[in-house]
Amino acid sequence: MTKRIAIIGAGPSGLAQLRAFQSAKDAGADIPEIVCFEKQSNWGGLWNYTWRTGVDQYGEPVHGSMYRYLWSNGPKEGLEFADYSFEEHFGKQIASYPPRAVLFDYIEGRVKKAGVRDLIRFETVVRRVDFEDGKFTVTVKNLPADEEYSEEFDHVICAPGHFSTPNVPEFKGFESFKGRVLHAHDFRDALEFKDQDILIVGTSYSAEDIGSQCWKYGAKSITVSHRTAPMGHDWPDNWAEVPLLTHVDGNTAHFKDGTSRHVDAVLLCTGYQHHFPFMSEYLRLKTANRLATADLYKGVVWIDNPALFYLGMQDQWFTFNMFDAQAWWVRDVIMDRITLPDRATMEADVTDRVAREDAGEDDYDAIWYQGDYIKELIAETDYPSFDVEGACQAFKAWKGHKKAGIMTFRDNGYKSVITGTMAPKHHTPWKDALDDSLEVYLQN
Ligand code: FAD
Ligand code: NA7
Repeated sequence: MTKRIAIIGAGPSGLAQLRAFQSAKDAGADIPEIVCFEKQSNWGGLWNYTWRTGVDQYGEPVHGSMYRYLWSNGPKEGLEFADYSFEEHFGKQIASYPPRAVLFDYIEGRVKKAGVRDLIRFETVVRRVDFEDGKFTVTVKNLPADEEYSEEFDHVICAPGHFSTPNVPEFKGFESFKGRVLHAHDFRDALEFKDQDILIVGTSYSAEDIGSQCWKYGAKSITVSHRTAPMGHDWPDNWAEVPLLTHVDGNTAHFKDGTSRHVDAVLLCTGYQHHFPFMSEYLRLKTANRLATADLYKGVVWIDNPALFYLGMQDQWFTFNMFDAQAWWVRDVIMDRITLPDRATMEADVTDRVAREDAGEDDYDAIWYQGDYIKELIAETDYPSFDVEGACQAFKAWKGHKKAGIMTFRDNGYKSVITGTMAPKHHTPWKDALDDSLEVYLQN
């Protein structure tokens, strides 16, 4: 009997899985029956921008964490699909740091070509996943119809993303603060903070990028408060790095070193939680945001029940091409092309991955660690081989360009590891490019 497969989420990870099965079908294989459940009304995951914050029209938590004017925070040469280049999609090579709408278009182009949209049930949220007698029961709600139903599956591939449920610490005085306190998840438009003194808590991607956006769109000053260490870039004059916030008092923020300053708004760029309440406790991944996730053999197989897979659960240097590598590999396990080892071997694999990540000393080690992981997976499937080393080198160059100029790094271009073409320089420096539409970006 044909196996039935449930995919949770039609973001880049879930779409990679759909494309992986479709490519096997194209090559003449019999593929399982696939149903992908997506709670939003369109595909693309985080790249499907929504103006909404809080809850959606059905009362479901809004998934989107992306904001207006977001440009890729890393070079596109590090994420290009090996089976669908930027040149194939746009008919020409494009500059290296595309805005969100451009990347959305690219993600969508591949799956439109693959013809997999019919496999997705949109506006259908997964409410619960159980496992009994060798089968998963997936209970979902058709949101517009307000109807819940359950279906049985042989495998579940859980790809709901993990940058959606915010991690929200509290600081004393927030309850009486005289301005907005919001998490990065709810940030939508930097213009809201024009002419304001803003305080950012956190020092990772969201802090760096939201701070830079606010600077670009006219915030009066940006203060970034760190728990561990400052980011240490050569910031503009109206940007300061300070120790951790201790409390706020009216509009005054106080820091660990005893200093204080006036702030109009506080943006908590304090990361996200792996939060999957719809997975039964015994199937639920609990992990820190790191490269070697807990409890996943090869970073994808749920050790306690190897019929269940998780995609894209790692912290991410690589994204789209890593999800592809995972999806092709998971497909081949499901299609009996790859055999899983015993539990002890799978546990040893996780322990080894954790130890190797912990042995790394800096970001460069982390980039190559994740590059090696991709190489390992694609060597075992028919995912088109590509120059992973070249992609790592693009990330290395990107890090160097950030060091040289945090507000100018996006003005650089890199060579595609898929087509070998050099990206053109963008027509306008990032700091002056206020229109982030696809049409304007492509005017090279
Ligand atoms: P997501 O994109 O989060 O997609 C998950 C999908 O699952 C969503 O469509 C969601 O609606 C659906 N879903 C969730 N729960 C359910 C449920 N219960 N039932 C049904 N459907 C469900 N990466 C880059 O490469 N470059 C960048 O510049 C970049 N910028 C980023 C900026 C921000 C602000 C954030 C938050 C992330 C950024 N990322 C970036 C990383 C991003 O995680 C990946 O690019 C990518 O979107 C991850 O894909 P995913 O499919 O794993 O998860
Ligand atoms: P990250 O990368 O998980 O970073 C979270 C940041 O928040 C990090 O600097 C943490 O500091 C800081 N943090 C977390 N909790 C606290 C508390 N309680 N107090 C102070 N600071 C805290 O999340 P991002 O949102 O930046 O990035 C996630 C994705 O979004 C990424 O893939 C991007 O592409 C976009 P720490 O260093 O641990 O002290």
